[in-house]
Amino acid sequence: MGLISFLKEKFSKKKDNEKADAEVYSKGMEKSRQNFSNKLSSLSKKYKKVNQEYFEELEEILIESDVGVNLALKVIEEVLEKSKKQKITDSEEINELLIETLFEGYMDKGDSPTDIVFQEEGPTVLLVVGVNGVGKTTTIAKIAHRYLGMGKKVMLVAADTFRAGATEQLQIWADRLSISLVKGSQNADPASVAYDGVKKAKQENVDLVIVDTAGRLQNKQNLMDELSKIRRVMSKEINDAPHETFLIIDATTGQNGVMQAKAFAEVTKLTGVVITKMDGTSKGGIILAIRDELGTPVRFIGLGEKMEDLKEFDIDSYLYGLCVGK
Ligand SMILES: Nc1nc2c(ncn2[C@@H]2O[C@H](COP(=O)(O)OP(=O)(O)OP(=O)(O)O)[C@@H](O)[C@H]2O)c(=O)[nH]1
Ligand SMILES: [Mg+2]
Repeated sequence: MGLISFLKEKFSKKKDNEKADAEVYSKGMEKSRQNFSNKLSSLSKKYKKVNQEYFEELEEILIESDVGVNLALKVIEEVLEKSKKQKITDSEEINELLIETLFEGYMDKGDSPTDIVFQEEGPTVLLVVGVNGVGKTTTIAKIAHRYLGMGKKVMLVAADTFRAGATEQLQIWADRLSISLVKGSQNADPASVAYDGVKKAKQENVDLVIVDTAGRLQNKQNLMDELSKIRRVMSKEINDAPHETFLIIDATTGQNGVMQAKAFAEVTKLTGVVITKMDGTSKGGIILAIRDELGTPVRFIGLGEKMEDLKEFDIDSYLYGLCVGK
C-alpha cells in the first residue's frame, strides 16, 4: 500500500478528538495543499509515463514549495533511483514514491518528542527566541494555553525589554489566561528580568516558565552575549535552565526563515523549532527544509490565529494536510 492510501486509512480511523486535530491541520494547510497537490496531479496528467523533463518539473515543484534546493535535489535523486530499481514509470506511482521519500527523509533524522519535556522536580524553563514579528508572543500564549489545559501551573516572563509595547502585549495575554507575568522596566537588562522570573517561579511552585526575548539578529555577537547571559543567570537559580529553547519561524518568510534558523542555531542551543503562520503560506515545505538543514526537530506548528490552532508537529498529519486534506 502506498503512503497516501496508508494515511487516508489511518486518518479515517481516528477518534473524535484526534479528528479535530487533523481538521486543524487540514484547514491550516489548505493553501500549501492546493499549491503542492494540484501541481503534482497536473504533472501526472501531463506525463503519463515519466522522462527526464518530468523529473525536472517535479524538482521545480519541490523548490517552489520551499523545501530548499539541497533537499529537492537529494529527494529527486532518490526517487529516480528507486523508480529505476522498482521499474516504476507511471507518474502517479512516482508521486507516491516522492511522498514516501519525503517521509523517510524526515524520519531518518530520528524520532523526537514534540511535547515539552517536564523536569521531575521544580519549574521547567522554556526560552523563546526569534526575530521580530514571527509570532513569538502569540505562540507563547498558545503554549501557555495548551499546558494550562493539561493542569500545569504556567508563568510568563517578559524579557523583551527592548521593544516598546512588548511587555504590555504579553500582559494582555497573561490577563486573558489568568496567569502571572514577571516584567521589568523598559530597557532593563533582559537577564535580570529572566532571573527575577525563574526565582519567582521557584518560590511559587510553577510547572512551566516561558521567557519571551527580543531576539534581534542585526548583530549576532550582541544577540549571542545577551542570550548566553540570560541562560547563565537562569541556570544559577534552576539547574540546567533553560530546559527547552524554541526558535519561532514564520512559514511565510520561506527560505529567509531557514537562514534565520541557521543564524540562531549558531548563537544559541536550540531544542526545537515552532513554525507559525502555516495557514498563511502556500509553501509549506519549509518544515522539511529546516529539519534537513539543522536537524532540529519541529515541535509545534501554528495553523491559525486561535489559541487552539497550535498543534504538536506530526509528520503524518503534515503530509496528510499537504497531500490529501479532508
Ligand atoms: N494566521 C496566523 N497568524 C499568526 C500565527 N501566529 C502568529 N500570528 C500573527 O502574527 C502577528 C505577530 O505575532 P506576535 O506574536 O506579536 O509576534 P512577535 O514575534 O511576538 O513580534 P514582536 O514582539 O514584535 O517581535 C500577530 O498578528 C499574530 O496574530 C499563526 O499561526 N497564524
Ligand atoms: Mg512579541
